[in-house]
Amino acid sequence: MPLIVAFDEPVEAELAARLCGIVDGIKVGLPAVIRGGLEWAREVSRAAGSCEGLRILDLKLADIGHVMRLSVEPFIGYYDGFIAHSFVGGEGSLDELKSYLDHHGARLVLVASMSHPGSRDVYDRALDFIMEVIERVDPWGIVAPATRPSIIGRLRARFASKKILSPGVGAQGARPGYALRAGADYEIVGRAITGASDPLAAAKSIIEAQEEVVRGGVEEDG
Ligand code: BMP
Repeated sequence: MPLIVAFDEPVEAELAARLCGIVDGIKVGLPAVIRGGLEWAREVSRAAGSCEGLRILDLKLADIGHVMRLSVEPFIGYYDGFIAHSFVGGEGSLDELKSYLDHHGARLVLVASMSHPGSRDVYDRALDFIMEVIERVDPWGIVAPATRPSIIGRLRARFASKKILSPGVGAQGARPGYALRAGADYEIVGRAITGASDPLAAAKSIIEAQEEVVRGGVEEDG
């Protein structure tokens, strides 16, 4: 099932290999890189490389193009996808990052809205503008909140072929499967898996819950 596990702390790199074949990918976050260091992030990438899963680096970039290129450069060849905020716009910023990643065969993922309630203050109000940026920059994927499936629905209606990655399942309260049902391609889960005493068992049980909702076994809305 389409599950991506978020590593926001420097967990044992081997966990990435043990999750191979169970989940569809891993996402390594900024706090994990700060604490674990560049070599740890590369080791995780090598461990995850033993299967076909996605390896996404989530530095939540939001800067001028030059600085974003400098930020991702040490990870090129180790990660397949890189997450940036969309509100910075295209010219001089995301356009440059997109060309750089294209040149290196890596994918860009843009945040369209976020899972925390405060995301309604700006991101959701600006969604039409955000969608224009996404249209222009043409990323491979979009981040949209599992906590607000209606936002996923709007993005899916506008971007039929882009991958939608949805965080907010588990620790933030969204239940597995509902973001997929609203149009997401992947659900992102961090603490509910990495903080579990048995992360593999936790991942498997989330996948079972996803399957049940997607099959239509659970009617009520998430
Ligand atoms: P958790 O399941 O532990 O709440 O982790 C969620 C993960 O998704 C974190 O890595 C976080 O940075 C990321 N994320 C999020 O929670 N909301 C967003 O809107 C965008 C994110 O990337």
